[in-house]
Amino acid sequence: MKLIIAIVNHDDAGAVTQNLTKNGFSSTRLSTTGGFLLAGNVTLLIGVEEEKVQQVIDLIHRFSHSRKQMVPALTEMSYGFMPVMPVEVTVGGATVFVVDVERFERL
Ligand code: 2BA
Repeated sequence: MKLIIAIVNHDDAGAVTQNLTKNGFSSTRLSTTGGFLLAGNVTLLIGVEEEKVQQVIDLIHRFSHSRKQMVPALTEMSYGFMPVMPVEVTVGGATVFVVDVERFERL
């Protein structure tokens, strides 16, 4: 068994989880915050048999969209930080980790 950890945009999380459920996959949704933008995102935990991992990744991919976001930038001057032109970053579709599960029990 594998555990898929998928970080998705908050706006895509509903469509991703609905379509996982529709296709018979259980998921747990955690509210998380990205370390760089400090914006809310959603982390999904999905336990799945190894042969179904690609199917889950394909579903996540289909319903996760990449977005461009402007980030306020600061530059350090001798007297402190000064705002400069905001920079554009591309966020997502989804960031996915697949890890081995040593043991899985439903008690
Ligand atoms: P954030 O950390 O808020 O990052 C949002 C976006 O900002 C990233 O999109 C990337 O385009 C950019 N970014 C992140 N760190 C950067 C840096 N040091 N310099 C320049 N730009 C940077 P994504 O790569 O699509 O990541 C979306 C979210 O997925 C991240 O939100 C974070 O919550 C998670 N994530 C991404 N890579 C990760 C990793 N290696 N480990 C854990 N979480 C990760």
